[in-house]
Amino acid sequence: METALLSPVTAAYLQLEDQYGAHNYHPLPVVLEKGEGVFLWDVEGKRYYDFLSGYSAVNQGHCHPRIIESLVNQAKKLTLTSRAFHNNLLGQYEQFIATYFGYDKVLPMNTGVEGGETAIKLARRWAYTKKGVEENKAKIIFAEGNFWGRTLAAISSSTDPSSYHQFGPFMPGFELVPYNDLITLEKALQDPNVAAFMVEPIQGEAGVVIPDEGYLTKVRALCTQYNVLFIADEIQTGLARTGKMLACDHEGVRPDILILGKALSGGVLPVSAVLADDFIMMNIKPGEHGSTYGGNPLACAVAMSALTVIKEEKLVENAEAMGQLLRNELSKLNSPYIKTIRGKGLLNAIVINHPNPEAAWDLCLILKDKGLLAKPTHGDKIRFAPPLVINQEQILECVAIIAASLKDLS
Ligand code: IF1
Repeated sequence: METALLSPVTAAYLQLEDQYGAHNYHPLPVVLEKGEGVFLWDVEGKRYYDFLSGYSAVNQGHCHPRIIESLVNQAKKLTLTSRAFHNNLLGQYEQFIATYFGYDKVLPMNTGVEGGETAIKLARRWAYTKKGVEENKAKIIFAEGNFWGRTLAAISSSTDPSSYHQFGPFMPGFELVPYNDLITLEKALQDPNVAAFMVEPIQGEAGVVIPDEGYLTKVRALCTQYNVLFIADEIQTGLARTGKMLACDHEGVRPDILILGKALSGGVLPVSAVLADDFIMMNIKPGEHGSTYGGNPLACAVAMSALTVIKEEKLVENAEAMGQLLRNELSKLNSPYIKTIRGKGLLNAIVINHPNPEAAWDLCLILKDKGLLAKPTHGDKIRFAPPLVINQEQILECVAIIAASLKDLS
């Protein structure tokens, strides 16, 4: 452990996790205890700008007062009934979210990966009952570099060895095509057993990889042409993050199945949702899918608040404007250590250009010392994704922190 330069207080927290927790993460050495809006505070009282936003779960800002008020009020009244009984918020929430996104129906789940699993089950069921695929023959196509979680199905579609290595055997019926490659996709879709193409409109974990303009439009057209469902994983890109309500809105395309998670609760509790029209949704009958917590009244109350905050606080518009400002100001730095700046709205990444392969990690440590928290990914990339409530003055202060940190990188 890198505890040498840490304060005894912070070191003690790290030691506890090291001893009693599984070692399935490698976090920055900072221990957080409080959050408000774009800020986080550690156990020593030091304040930071949050440039990760809980991997885009905290789009509305930490501990948003309105979302927390819904949480607390509902928590005092009723938290869970299971789906064995009705609850008074489920129907209201289902109507709210279905109307909000323009789909016939929603299937409520909890984590993002369960949303992905649900979408795939819906697609397979549709293929058997509607498309006429022979049972157990349905295929789902994914893009290389995809990330949709840690379950056995999710890692079965992964091209990242750190996700799948030594966790096999894997789920059959999954196929890969390169991301942003329409020719290979079209060939794959011609197979009559293909049920769906599941894709992130911008690949998050792969390092904020943006496809060519027109890709999503053509994906939509090809899926329609070959009678294949278009599943959009908007768990990370959705809910105003990229400067539109959904990243698919940048090209005005409507997926057949839309998966949401993360910011659907504003980072308060795991809430995910799968939206689709009746011709897909109505193929699943009672007892064929569900979860203990899915659709619980606490989640319903929180999700309605979280979605309301996005509209009322104009987070779509702010993400677009602040994203432009951030990328412009970063490019003005002309740093030799920044190879690339890319992103949409406030889902951004820089690629580090440095002979030391640890430079991105080192830069994140310097950023932390100067009061900004960001996390490297795939060695040389750093995601810059603050909460969408950030303002112009704060963006400029953050760019100044980044500039000073780049100067200290040697
Ligand atoms: C971890 C990254 C982000 C996702 C997309 C589904 C899910 C995710 C597009 C599953 C989850 C996470 C999970 C987190 C790290 C993280 C991540 F670093 F891998 F790249 F966000 F950028 N679809 N993303 O990004 O949602 O089941 O986790 O609720 O440590 O696994 P979940």
